Amino acid sequence: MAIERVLPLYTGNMARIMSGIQPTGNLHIGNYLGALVNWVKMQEQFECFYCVVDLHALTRRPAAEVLRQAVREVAIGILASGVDPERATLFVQSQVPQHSELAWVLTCMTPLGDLHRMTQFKDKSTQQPENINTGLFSYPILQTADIVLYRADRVPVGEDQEQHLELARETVRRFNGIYGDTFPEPQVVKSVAPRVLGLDGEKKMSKSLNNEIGLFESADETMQKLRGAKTDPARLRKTDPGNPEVCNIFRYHKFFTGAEQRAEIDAGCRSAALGCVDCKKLLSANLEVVKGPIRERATLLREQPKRLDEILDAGAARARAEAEATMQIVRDRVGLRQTKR
Ligand code: AQP
Repeated sequence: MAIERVLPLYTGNMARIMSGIQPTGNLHIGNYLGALVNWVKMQEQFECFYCVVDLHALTRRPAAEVLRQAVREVAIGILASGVDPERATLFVQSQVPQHSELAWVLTCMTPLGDLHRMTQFKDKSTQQPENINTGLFSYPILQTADIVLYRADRVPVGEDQEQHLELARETVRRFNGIYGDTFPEPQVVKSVAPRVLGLDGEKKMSKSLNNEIGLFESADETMQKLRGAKTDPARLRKTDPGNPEVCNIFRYHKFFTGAEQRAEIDAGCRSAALGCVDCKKLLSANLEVVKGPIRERATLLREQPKRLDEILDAGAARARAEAEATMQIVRDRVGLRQTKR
């Protein structure tokens, strides 16, 4: 029910949406609230291109089989969350080689200084000091190519991606300034949940930080994780009154629990009538209302691998047609020969 609070967004006059998810691990409720809920809503009103960005995932140097499997699992998660391949174009980035082609053209137009300013590069370099590769550094250029290849004018992104979007807009202005109007300047579509915190209550929930509530987890698995999750740090004993405003568990309730029950939880926490474990049990049950049907749909999809291949191949064919139309204009403008495809 609380999910409905997230849904009635993005009703502006948008023509095209482009967004992607990296196949770097199991989808979690941060991906769900920050991206997927809106992807599902937006497909009703706009022409949407949704992409599993496997080329971006290569910056982590995953084992080939791990990547192949993660691509399928993320695609399954997107479909199980309600993206309809008849309405939206769902595809895998590497099946559309124009992404890499355009990324190179844009790379040659991007000053090094612009990339040096990107804070995510610094963060990721800290996370994987043993593998600070060039792809990690030029990642925002490929992201720009992902967007402008479809001439998308709106891009839903989480908080940490806003800086990359600004770079994309600058790149578009630069390209249009040199070669004439070619791409629309993509606008940020802000999420209502731009930064869902992980179970540690400190860092952004991330596939790679081991702080996530997985979208496919069973209720038991989630409850197990919630038991160790941070709450109001000042509430040491069950009998201490708590402050929901500083409690990460209560933040999750804001998305998954209806207003009436939330008010009861708020009051129960403040008066110490409701203990943290019981509060977590309520959350786990409400999470299950959302996760349960997604998990079931995902199980069905896993049983139909051919169907998944068909969906992704059809999506890639549609995306390639769009991407090639854009690349023909780009090649023409920058002076490259056309490729017969
Ligand atoms: N914690 C989050 N809160 C809100 N939105 C989030 N998103 C991811 N985590 C949160 C949004 O989900 C979309 C897909 O993200 P992504 O997988 O491409 O990249 P990410 O943001 O780097 O996700 P993770 O889970 O943190 O992945 P890893 O650990 O691999 O880096 C985006 O719209 C993103 O904003």
